[in-house]
Amino acid sequence: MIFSSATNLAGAVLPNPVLTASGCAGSGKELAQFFPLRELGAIVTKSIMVKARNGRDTPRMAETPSGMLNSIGLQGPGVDAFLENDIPWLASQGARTIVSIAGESVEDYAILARKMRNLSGVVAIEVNISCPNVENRGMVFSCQPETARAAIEAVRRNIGSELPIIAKLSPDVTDIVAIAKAVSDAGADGVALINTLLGMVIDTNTMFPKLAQKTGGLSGPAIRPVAIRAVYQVHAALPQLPILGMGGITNGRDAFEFILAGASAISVGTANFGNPSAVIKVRDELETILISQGFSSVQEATGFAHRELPS
Ligand code: RRO
Repeated sequence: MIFSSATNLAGAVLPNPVLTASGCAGSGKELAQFFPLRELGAIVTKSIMVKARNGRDTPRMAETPSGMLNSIGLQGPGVDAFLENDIPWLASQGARTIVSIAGESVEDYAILARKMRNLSGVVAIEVNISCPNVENRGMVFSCQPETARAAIEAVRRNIGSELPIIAKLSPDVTDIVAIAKAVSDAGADGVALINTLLGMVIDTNTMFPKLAQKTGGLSGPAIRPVAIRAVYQVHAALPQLPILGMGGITNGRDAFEFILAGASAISVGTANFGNPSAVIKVRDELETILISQGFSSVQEATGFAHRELPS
C-alpha cells in the first residue's frame, strides 16, 4: 500500500500533519538550528498583536505535574515589525507559515486581518480568541458564542483572500461544541483545539502563588485527556469542520490519538521546550504508526475512533 503523508487542513495543503503550537516556537529562529523548518507541516507563530508588548510580570512560568503553567501575556514585537522581519525570514527558509493573531477588541482583529493579505509563505491564519492571560477574563472572546462569532466575522470580512481561517478555542467553557458552531457559522474554515486551561500553583514555602500574575495557562501531557475529549466532541457534532488538535503531544502515539479523535493535523507545543526536535520525532513516529495500522493517509484515520462498534 502507498502511504501519503500530505494533509489538507481547512484548505491549507501541507506535506505532513505535524505543526508547532503557537507560542512554543516563537517565529522559528531557535528551532531552525535543529532542523530545516520546511520539514514541518507548518510553523504556527506566536500570537501577534497590533502593538508591541512586554507581556506580564515575572515569574511567568512554573512547572506542574506532567505539565507547565505560563502567563507570558502576549509578549511580542507588534504586527508591523513581525511582518517586516519574521515573515520574509520564514519564507526564505521555505517554511509554510500559519500566522497566529490576537486582538483586544473586534477592531484589532479587523486591523490584523487586513495586514495578513498576500504574505509570502503564509498558508493560513490562526485566530487566537482564547488566550487565558489577558487582563480581563471577560475579554476571552472564545468563552461566549457571541464574542467568538464577532471576532471571526471581523477576520473573515477583512482577510480579503481565500486564506483559511482557523479559530483557536479555549477548553474553559461549558459547551465547546456551541463555540465551534459559532465560529464555523462566522466563517472559520477550521478550529484549533485546545488552548491552555486556566490554572494556578501556590508555593508552599513562600505561601504565595508562584506566578506573578497568580493564574496562568496549563499545558503539557496533564491536559491531553481534556484536549482529546474536546476534539472528539467537536468532530462528533461537526464532522465536516477540520480540526488542528493539540494538548500534551510528546510522541507519535499521542498524535495518533488526536487523529483518531477527529483531528486532520496536530501541533506539538510544550514538548518543544524539553526537546527542540520533538516535532520531527512526532512526525516520524506518527507516520510509522499510521502505516503499521494499515492507513493510506491521515485523512483515512481522522475520526476513526467514532466508527460503530461491530455487533
Ligand atoms: O501569551 C500567553 O500568555 C499565552 C497565549 Br497568547 C495563549 O494563547 N495561551 C497561553 O497559554 N499563553
